[in-house]
Amino acid sequence: MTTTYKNLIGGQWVAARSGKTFQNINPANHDDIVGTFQSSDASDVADAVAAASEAWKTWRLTPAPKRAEVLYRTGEILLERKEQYARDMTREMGKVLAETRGDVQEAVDTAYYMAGEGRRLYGQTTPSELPNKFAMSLRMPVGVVGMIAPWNFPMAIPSWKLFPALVCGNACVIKPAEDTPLSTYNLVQTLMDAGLPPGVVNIVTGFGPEAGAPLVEHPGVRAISFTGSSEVGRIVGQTAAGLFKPCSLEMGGKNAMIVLEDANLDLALEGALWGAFGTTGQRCTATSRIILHKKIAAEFAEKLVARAEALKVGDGLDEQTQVGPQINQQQIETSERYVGIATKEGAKLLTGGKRLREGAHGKGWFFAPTIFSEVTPNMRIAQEEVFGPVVSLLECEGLEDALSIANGIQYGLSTSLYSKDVNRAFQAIRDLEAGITYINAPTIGAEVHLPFGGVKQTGNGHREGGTGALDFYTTWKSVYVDYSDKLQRAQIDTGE
Ligand code: UN1
Repeated sequence: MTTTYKNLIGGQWVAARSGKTFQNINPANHDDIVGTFQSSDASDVADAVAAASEAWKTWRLTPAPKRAEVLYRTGEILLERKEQYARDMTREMGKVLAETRGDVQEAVDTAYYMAGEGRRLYGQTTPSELPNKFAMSLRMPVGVVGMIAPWNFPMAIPSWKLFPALVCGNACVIKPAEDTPLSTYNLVQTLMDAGLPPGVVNIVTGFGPEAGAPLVEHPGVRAISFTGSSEVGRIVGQTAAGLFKPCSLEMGGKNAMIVLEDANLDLALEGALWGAFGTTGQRCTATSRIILHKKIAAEFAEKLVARAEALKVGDGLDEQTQVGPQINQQQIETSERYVGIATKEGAKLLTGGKRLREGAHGKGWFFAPTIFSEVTPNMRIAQEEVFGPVVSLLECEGLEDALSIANGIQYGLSTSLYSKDVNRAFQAIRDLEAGITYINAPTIGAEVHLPFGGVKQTGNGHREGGTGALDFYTTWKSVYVDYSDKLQRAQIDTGE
């Protein structure tokens, strides 16, 4: 018997109108069914949007500091439930417990940070060009926001979307990824236990074409926040553009770590291992290209291979495991496909490159940590996102060469430089075309109070986290109060 989860609409648990469901399976062990979820369509989305629109009428009038109190309590309750929620998340997503605890913690951090905004949400006052006239700009909620979340950060990323939206006074309809819906249930259940009124957040589960597309298209949804693949993001963005809807897209990366000849090699190796194989490489910030100064390239490669081969791949629920499974068949097939592509292109496979099928591994989507050397900048393995435990080693002549290789891709999310030279570090900070640059740290591990997002084809210019999120979940209202008691006409030039 598995638990059946229904959609959350207007505070009620409701089955999909079609009666269709789907199962959420543990990627480490396919015998373990995490739950049965509703396979929703446009009619369920319409019900959820109607409920959100109704709830918004009251929520938008609730003072922001009161809205924020719900977030503070949410953070506190999440902390109490962290272990259970982390275990649920490892079961549905696969990443190791140390990381799923971190994912819940990231939601706690977001709750506290965004709750603080309840007593800020600063607007601006501005001098008017006319006498006895007062001018100001206020942050107003957008309305009902549609959210489409990915599976790799099943609680953190929904929290990046929901919490700022809520403190800003919006109502939400969220569609979690079909591989990891339970963590969104845990998050939203916590919001409700913390006092969120019914209907302010609604959950509709299901697949992209049936449930995601109608959410983007629904006229009652005023803005869309999407995190996922570039392929789907393009469709979401194009649809939203045709409807003139604000749309935040957070998509792929092909994140470079540059290691110069003066770097602390041991530190860079540790960073590379974590950046490339943490979360089984399934982060949009994952380190997927390592650009090595030619003087240290051979030594680095040899040591990285030894460390990668020592990683323990297995069920994330086992505290000894360092690398969990991939999320599903499609992802592991993508890793396999890119191993084939890279080999054909002439890259040299140093380790991994295959599924692990022996013993307990046979029950899940396990892929061996994979390293390619002799990768050149224009190879597909150096250009395209794999979203798996596959990393490419490239060589450079020096910083200028490294920067041009790092920037020579369509993406621009995260980057990193290892060097002890502060001058070269600041040059890299200035010249790396990316939304995030780390010095002497790998490309992963962004903190929630700083803007998160990328340039070029990683996104469409919006940011999650930090103040970037407030800019997306509010719209400016400019207000003019004329206390002169007479008609003052702006932009009238009498030629006097
Ligand atoms: C993602 O990779 O999709 O910066 C999000 C990080 C995490 C979030 C990653 N805090 O690596």
